[in-house]
Amino acid sequence: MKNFSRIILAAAACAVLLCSCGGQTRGQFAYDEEAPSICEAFKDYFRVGAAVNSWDIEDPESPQCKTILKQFNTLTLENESKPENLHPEENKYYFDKFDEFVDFCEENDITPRGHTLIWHSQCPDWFFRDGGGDASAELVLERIKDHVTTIVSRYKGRVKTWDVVNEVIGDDGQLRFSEWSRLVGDYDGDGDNFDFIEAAFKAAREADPDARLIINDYSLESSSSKAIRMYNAVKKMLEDGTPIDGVGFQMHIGNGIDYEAMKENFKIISRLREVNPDLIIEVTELDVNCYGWNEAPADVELTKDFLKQFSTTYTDVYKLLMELSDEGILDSVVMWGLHDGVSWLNNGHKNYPMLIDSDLKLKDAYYDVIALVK
Ligand code: 9MR
Repeated sequence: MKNFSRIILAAAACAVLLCSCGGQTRGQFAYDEEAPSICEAFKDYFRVGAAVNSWDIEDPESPQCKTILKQFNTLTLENESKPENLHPEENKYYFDKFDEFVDFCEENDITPRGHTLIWHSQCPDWFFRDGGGDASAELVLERIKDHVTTIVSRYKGRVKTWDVVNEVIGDDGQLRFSEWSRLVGDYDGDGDNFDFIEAAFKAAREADPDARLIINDYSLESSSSKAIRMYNAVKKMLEDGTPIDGVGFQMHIGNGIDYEAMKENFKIISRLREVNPDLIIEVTELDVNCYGWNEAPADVELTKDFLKQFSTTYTDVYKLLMELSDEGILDSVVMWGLHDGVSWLNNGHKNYPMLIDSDLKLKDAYYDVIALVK
């Protein structure tokens, strides 16, 4: 009798699990065929995408892949198209993963983004060395040209947008101090040290004249001083003939934002249209860190108030992005991860930064965001 009730209990538990997962389980995940699609909802405003990894798109029948196919019409590879993976040694490129990613996007009518050609992080040291010492400015510039040309020309006409340089603006000074800026410096003697950036953009333009070329950075929406530094740098480079098509706002934000300040910071960058009338803004890495940027003493509690705030943060952001789309300056929004469970923000504490939870269930905030579209 005891065993019989155990069996009944186990069967009941399975039934509850299946029901709560919409009846379509695979592993721990749920995929809900009936759920609305965020990229469909925003199709008259902008593309909506996510950063994913190659294993998410390997099996078209997996709940992860089905979710991607249903929810997103643009994708970025979270890590596998960065220099340390594509070009770890001077004469060795590894394109397999990126090739598969671009094929997958094409087969499914998804716009692939290229992230990222030049960055101070996840970049192998060989770029900066010659024998036992530093590489000369000439050598680094030559390597930038080879690297950018080889990668961009391989995907000519297929990868429509490149984050050509990532995080090159400093948090205090004009430019971030990096091996790129240290070694190349003011090579052309025009008074600025944007030369490594200019070299990357020029090589990318030459390799694929139709690709959109983006300068990507964080905190542009929250720090007006950083937005102004970005504005000044891009203005100068555009005036010097550097082919910059757009500015990427990463948007790693906290739970709760100053709407007016955010709007003002987008306006600062929009003014670059006075120099390049076609300049575009893309949101490239949106997520909401539930802990802010200071060390958190304890796990966050997902109280009603907290979740309400979370929803307001996302809806405020999407509201503003819809306005920017109406002004014709923004057409792509990418969120940095597929779901809570795989976010880079699970660092020390469990984090809940995405619109999709770690069981692939769409959150209330997700539905609130979609409801913005009348
Ligand atoms: O999400 C990425 C994480 O898996 C990597 O460990 C990390 C390494 O620096 O890079 C993360 O992605 C970053 C992106 O490429 C650029 N902007 C900041 C993102 C979060 O760190």
